[in-house]
Amino acid sequence: MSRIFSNYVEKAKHILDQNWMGSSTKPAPSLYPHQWNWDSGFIAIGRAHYDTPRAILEIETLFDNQWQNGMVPQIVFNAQSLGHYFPEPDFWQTERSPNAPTGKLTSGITMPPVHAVAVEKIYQNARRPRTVLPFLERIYPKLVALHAYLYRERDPKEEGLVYIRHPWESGIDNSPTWDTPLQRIKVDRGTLPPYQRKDLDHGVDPKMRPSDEDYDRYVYLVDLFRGCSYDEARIAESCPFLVQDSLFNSVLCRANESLAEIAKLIGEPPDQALSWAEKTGAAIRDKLWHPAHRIFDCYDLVSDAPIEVDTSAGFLPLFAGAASREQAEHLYQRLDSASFCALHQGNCFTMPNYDTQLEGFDRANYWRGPVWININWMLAHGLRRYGYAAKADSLQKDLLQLPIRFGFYEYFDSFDGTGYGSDNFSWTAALFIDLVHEFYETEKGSSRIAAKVRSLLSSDLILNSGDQAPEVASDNLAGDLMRCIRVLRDAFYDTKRGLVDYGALRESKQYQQYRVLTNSLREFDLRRLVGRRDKLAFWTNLYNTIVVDGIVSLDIKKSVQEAPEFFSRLKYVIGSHFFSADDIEHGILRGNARPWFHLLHQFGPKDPRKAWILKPVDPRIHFALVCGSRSCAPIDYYETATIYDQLEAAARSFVNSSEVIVLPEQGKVLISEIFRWYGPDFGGRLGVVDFLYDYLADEQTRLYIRENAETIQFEYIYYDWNLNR
Ligand code: 2M8
Repeated sequence: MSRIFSNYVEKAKHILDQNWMGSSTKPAPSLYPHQWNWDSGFIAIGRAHYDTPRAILEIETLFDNQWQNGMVPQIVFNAQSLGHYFPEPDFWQTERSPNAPTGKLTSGITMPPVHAVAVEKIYQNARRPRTVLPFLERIYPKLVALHAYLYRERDPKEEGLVYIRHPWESGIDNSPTWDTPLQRIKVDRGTLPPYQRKDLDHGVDPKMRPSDEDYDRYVYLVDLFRGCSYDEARIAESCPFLVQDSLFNSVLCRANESLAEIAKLIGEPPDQALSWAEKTGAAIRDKLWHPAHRIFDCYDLVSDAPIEVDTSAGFLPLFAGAASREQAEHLYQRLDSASFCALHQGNCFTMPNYDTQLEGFDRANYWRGPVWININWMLAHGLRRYGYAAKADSLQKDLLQLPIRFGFYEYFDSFDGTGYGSDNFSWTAALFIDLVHEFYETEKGSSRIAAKVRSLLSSDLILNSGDQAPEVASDNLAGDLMRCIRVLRDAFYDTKRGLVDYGALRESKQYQQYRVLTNSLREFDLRRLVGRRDKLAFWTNLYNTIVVDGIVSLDIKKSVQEAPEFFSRLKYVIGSHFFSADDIEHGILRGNARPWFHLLHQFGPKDPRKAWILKPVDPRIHFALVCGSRSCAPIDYYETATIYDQLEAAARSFVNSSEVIVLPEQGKVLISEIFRWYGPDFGGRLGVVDFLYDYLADEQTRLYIRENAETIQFEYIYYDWNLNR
């Protein structure tokens, strides 16, 4: 693990320790001095990686305060910390409800039910998962009661969509989505119970918090609830704010999946949870999709109309798997536009909470524009679920840099990353820990696999030794082969997501044709390749395809590291010479360089293959050569005519992805190990600096790089060898 990550994981743990109250964690040192509902879910997800008992206690403490009707309260008040937050138990007066748990101090609303997801993660990440089973048995009926409450009390028409009755229930308090429904609340100061906000006593800038008008309405609603003694039916009759929220329902839908998994683990039937998940998923898909805006909306049950406001909540059905494939593709386009900050184009941090192009977007005001870690964490999981793996990786790495650069803040400026709200914020710390673990776990996993099968491939494997020859002998084998590779690209490579459908490729006619063609390579005369661009395109495409061919031939499941020396043992015979992927890369394309893991040059002094080496080396090839892994270049086909433009685009996109994270505040640049392995191709350390300067999109970052060329420290980002499947 890169040193900087492990240092910051320690810092994050320290924050959680500082915010620990004995049986749960407060969200922030002073601004939020009690236990909050969904905060505890995210906190438990982080703690699950290193402190299972506290992760369990976090959830159990919250559920000890569950209401008789199943509702889990938004806040569990810490009796020792009263007096610094508003509203507290004296204002909520939950004792008016027969459902409120006796002797407990809670609020009278709920929050997005992320808990089942957290519980499943506690189990998955425990060192000895079996020891967690008794906890699962204890918590399962309580989780079921919570979900049952939501469907019973908050979905009167049994649509599969539950409503929230207060903006605080959404977790995104002053989101622009609530402006319209809240406007119908006409506040009469004379009848509104007197109250005093406390949030502004903690040194936060009022411009970054909800307005006084918002607070009046929050208070109006609480007053209405206590007036109804928290009776759901009475509230539903008179409440001016009843909204089917896309965020809340997405979290519920996703949590149902975890609930089903928990059920299976303890031998309970998962059917109820699965049918809830299915019903809510379908309802989100059908009712909340806005076909013109191409994003999910919330639905206002009072005016019986969608709320056409585009916020980050509109992407969260991805987290739940509720979006159709087509909807997901639209969401992806939207996410990749200026509205929500094109991923990695250096213009702003992904993903701000509100469309940056809309009036009312505010980069610093709470839920009206800044970047929040928990929302992005859910989005990254959603993107991965739909196969946008490269983007999910990049997004997660972006999330890692915000706390490192700007501190463990509550939320961040969407343009310059400045941290706002409370520092030492618990879920920022917890989800940072989770993100780091996610990256390094794959590292552990792949080396285990590698160790297990180290003997799998003990001798060379010639991939084009078959008997079949093409039906019609061609005098342009290179051209035919390139065309065939292009056909494979079109049919089986998802160049946008950087993925290959190896399964379908293996079974396809096109792949059989490719293999037959490669047999003819044995008679191919390499002198037929003329011109540098011709050669560059031929060798680059051939390299990329031998890797795919090797993965398919060896039936590699998870990582090319399953087959030790994959890149040197898999070979094509071309003319009468053998060429492995390493020969093509280090011998031909890198001008017979020394591979970073060898003492000698790829081709020895008398090697006849030296006749084909390409010089000078174009370092941009490193962003075009795929290696069947998630961290390497996304696979594509390179045309002779356009190869220079394609290489240029590949380099630009790599340098602006999260494979390069510039941390000016630390004097550090985190970069892909590619720059270490192939440093000489870039002209050494200063060459790398120049290269970054040439390709980085953000002007300020470029200047920083140039002005600090001599002193910047490079740290290398772990290279993810998992298959780009
Ligand atoms: C914020 O909400 C509370 C009310 O619940 C507040 O503003 O006082 C929100 O960011 C919410 O999502 C979060 O759970 C809570 C505690 O971090 O603070």
